[in-house]
Amino acid sequence: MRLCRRKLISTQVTSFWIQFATKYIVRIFLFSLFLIASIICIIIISTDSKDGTYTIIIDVRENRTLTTDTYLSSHPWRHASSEDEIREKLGLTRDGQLSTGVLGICPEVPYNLSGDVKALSSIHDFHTLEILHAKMHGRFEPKTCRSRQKVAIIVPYRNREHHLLVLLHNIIPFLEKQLVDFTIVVVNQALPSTFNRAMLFNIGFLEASKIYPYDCFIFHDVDLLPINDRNLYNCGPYPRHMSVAIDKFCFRPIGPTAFGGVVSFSRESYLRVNGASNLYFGWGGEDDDLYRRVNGSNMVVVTHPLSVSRYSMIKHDRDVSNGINPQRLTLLDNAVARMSKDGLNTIQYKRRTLQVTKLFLWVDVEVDEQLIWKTAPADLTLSLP
Ligand code: UD2
Ligand code: MN
Repeated sequence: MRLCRRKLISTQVTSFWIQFATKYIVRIFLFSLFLIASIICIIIISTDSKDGTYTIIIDVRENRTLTTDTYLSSHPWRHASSEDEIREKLGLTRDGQLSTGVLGICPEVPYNLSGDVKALSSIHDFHTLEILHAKMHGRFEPKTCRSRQKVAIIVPYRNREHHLLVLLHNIIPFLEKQLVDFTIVVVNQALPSTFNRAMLFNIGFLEASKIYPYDCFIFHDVDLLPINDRNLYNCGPYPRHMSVAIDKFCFRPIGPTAFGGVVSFSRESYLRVNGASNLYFGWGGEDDDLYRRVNGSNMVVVTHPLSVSRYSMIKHDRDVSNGINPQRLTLLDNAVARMSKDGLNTIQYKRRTLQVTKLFLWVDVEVDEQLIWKTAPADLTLSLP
């Protein structure tokens, strides 16, 4: 009888352990996997950074009063509204530079570059930025040599003021060091239309070109800060994906055909793909479409080494007027076939303001979604969800 009871107890104990094992071991295993992945990510970040420091993912969410409107409406240059007046403020003529002088051409790779640089997370208001970056007069041009290209940095934009302030504070000294002749073009899409990043590329390209036939266009997310000064802001014969290694993704490429973030196009190559598609309203797909256009035009996307194409992304949430685009996959299916019928040659928008300040060119536009859909090829609109 005693023996029998002992046997019973031992069977109960065994089944308890079996239950425990099946219930918790899986959880423990999954948790360990998560832990290992996090450790690997931290190791990658720390070993990738040459000076041995961690790159901090910057978070600038804070309660600050928005000042863009005040800055724009009180700027001493606010009355320069015609293209001729703006060109003059930028020190440009239709086909060249106002200032003469015989300067030698800048070196292809400036001598003073150092590699990894730290992203600056401090936020200064526009007026302070003008003082801190006093060499900006709407445009920057090096004083010691003549740049090889004139570069327009096109920033698709809506309601990301803190990001814009941080980007300006980082990118101006970065490009000055690289001896780039540059103008920053912020293309603001007015509410209430759904955000359309790729269409803002086209608008930036067209509006900047009315001022000057820039040689090189760099389409730049407002929340990406370059952190290696050997990542040269110029254009080669083929489009380049410049932001391959981002801290948010542990500095690893997010895919072989990634083309979001920061990309560069020479004027000729952007014209060759007929710009970007105008039909991507909302988040996603527009970058892949542009990639397909490049391949479909007998060009290739080039990248520079991971150790150079490095960026820090400012932390942010998804924007309310930029929800996931449900039509992106259908649109992608015929990206190449649509290329000649959807882009720079079919765009429709209303320019509300074109204004220049010491820091950037501001293009404020209204986009009518219904009107854009009327420009879309009929066979495509039928197949959309
Ligand atoms: C990814 C891509 C981005 C784009 C997007 C899908 C990278 C590194 N980034 O970024 O290039 O393809 O997916 O559309 O691959 N913006 C505003 N206000 C808004 C919404 C967007 O200014 O309300 C601008 C801003 O310049 C921003 C960019 O659009 O950086 C991309 O939007 P996102 O930052 O919300 O998208 P994200 O980070 O998922
Ligand atoms: Mn982003």
